[in-house]
Amino acid sequence: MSTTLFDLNGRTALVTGSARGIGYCLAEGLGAAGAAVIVNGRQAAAVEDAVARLRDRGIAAHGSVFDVADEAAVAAAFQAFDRQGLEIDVLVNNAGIQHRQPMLELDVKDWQRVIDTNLTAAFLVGREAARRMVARGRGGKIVNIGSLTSEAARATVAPYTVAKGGIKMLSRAMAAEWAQFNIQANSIGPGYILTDMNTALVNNPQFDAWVKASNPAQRWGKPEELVGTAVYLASAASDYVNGQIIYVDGGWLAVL
Ligand code: GCO
Repeated sequence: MSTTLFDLNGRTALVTGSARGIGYCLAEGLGAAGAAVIVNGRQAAAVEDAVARLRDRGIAAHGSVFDVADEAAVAAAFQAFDRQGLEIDVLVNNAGIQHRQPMLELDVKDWQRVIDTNLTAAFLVGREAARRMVARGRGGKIVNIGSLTSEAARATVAPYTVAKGGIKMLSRAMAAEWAQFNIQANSIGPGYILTDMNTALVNNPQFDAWVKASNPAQRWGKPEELVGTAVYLASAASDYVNGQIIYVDGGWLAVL
């Protein structure tokens, strides 16, 4: 099989929430496959540090500090990309937060904050990217980062679960409207991955045991184990794949 199918040279990828964690790993992996990458985050210092680390690896990296849940900030960021000649061919909607609390005690402000960042932001950033992909007429790729909770619920993470379920359906809605412009929008559903967001869970012996007993790989996943699926969905290899979700979960959802 031709390796050029997975070659991202000549493409520019924006990865939201990519100053650390899964987002940084995906930016690094897309860069290693040839893409120029734009690192996004809300903290300038963290974004600058991530850009420097990527450049040290020989990756063409840029930084863009904006809150993905702020419509005006998203519009301004894309106007800056336009001025800089940065044409985004690949968008990875990765930015996300977690809030663990039973719904009976949950404040609607916390509910809304998670929905805004984990779901509405993917629409806001996806819409700005797609408007430009359509105008350029050469298609594009959108990769929305879901979760096991795109498919099954866990108690105490309701807004996250609802948002990630929405992410799966947002990819399908994007496919429904934008496939005609040669835009492919798909989701990745990570299993339980060793990230900062999950540190409290990893360090909880009962939760750690539950994760290892619940997936046939009997272990947590590593952020870099998501890169291959992201490169696939960002490349020509997936040009006829649209609206799908690929679970990278050690087999968790495949077995009883
Ligand atoms: C949690 C975790 C999960 C994982 C991941 C699982 O509190 O259950 O944060 O949400 O991060 O999404 O696929």
